[in-house]
Amino acid sequence: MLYHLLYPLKTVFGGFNVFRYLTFRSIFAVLTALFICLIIGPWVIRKLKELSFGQYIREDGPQSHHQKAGTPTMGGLMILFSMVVTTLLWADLTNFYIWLLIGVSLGFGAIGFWDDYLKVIKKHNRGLSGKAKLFWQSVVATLVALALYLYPDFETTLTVPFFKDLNPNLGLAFLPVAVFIIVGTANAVNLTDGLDGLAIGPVTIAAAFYLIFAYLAGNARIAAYLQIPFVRGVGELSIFLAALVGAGIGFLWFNAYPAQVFMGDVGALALGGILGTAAIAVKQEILLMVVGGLFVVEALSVIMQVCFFKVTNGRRIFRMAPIHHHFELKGWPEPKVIVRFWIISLVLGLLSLSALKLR
Ligand code: 57M
Repeated sequence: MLYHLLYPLKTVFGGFNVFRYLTFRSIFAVLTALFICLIIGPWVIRKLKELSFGQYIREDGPQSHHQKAGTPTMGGLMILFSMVVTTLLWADLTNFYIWLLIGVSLGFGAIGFWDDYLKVIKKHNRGLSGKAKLFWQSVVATLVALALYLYPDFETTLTVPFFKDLNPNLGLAFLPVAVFIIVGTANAVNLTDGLDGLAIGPVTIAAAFYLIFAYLAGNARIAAYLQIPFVRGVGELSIFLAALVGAGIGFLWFNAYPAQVFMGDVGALALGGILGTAAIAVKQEILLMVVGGLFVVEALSVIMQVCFFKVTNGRRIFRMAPIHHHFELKGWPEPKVIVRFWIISLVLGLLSLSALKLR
């Protein structure tokens, strides 16, 4: 909104010309979302407590988690609110990708809210059935994939890291590939959200790197120099992702160990859906396996554990999956697991940046 209100006034006051720069608006989007989250956080936590939206802890989890019972969940609402309000303030609202990301945030957020709400009402950590969750996520992801497929300026080519001349056009196969990436990332982030700050840290780091990818891919000159796909208009996503970074840091203020609030599925599913969609929009889908490598490892640890358990009639690879519980049960204090996983995420993000030059 500010972009539309103030940029045209640059003829009156030259300083407003600054509103045309993505860098300026991204910096203020981070600060705005952070500020909103810090301001509304205490009120949201109080309200969630009053509504007794407290987390129910599964009996079979690590013993150390039972002291967390009653911690308010659904804190993801403050992330989504701060992020969407900030985007509406700072982004160019005529941009297709901005509305696409707002749509996926609200779509996946609604599914997560439904699940969290049922858990609180049913007073047990079950919520929506796995099938129903997967079905509705696939519906939202399919709508997002179709929107991208039908958008004239968007190419359905796949970017292969390190191979600049390998850009296969997926055609209709783009749809299932995009749905898989979006739903897979949403659930991988969801699985990762099992320790204080363990999901929001790496999500914020990944969003920061995709903010850079969006800026680069949306700039024809830089994209040509780096020999990465140019995606007209996708640079505006750096505003949305900047808002996500700000909201993520703001949420971490309250979710840091010992957490005053959990994000809930409303946050985890929305954030994962956003990362998956952003990776596809900026045409760095495969690189998401690196930037979001922590989420991949968390999801793989569950798949490996369940498969091994079934094949060996009850034996386990890890003490408990996802892998963050394995280290907890090995005796690592929770904060140590969390910060080490953040460090790994940061290293993976930096490696993904280097992939842009190694082509
Ligand atoms: C998402 N949710 C946390 C919180 C958060 C197939 C199986 C691997 C599924 C998996 C599962 O249930 N995943 C659900 C993870 C839960 O967090 C809530 O859920 C939201 C995210 N969706 O926002 O509202 C618990 O995580 C802890 N937590 C924190 N701090 C945070 O900031 O401490 C969350 C956020 C919270 C709190 O204790 O209650 C979760 O872990 O459920 N299941 C598991 O992850 C379980 N693993 C398991 O069963 N492993 C088995 C097999 C199936 C692989 C095995 O290893 O043999 C573990 N999780 C729980 N208990 N709760 C272990 C058992």
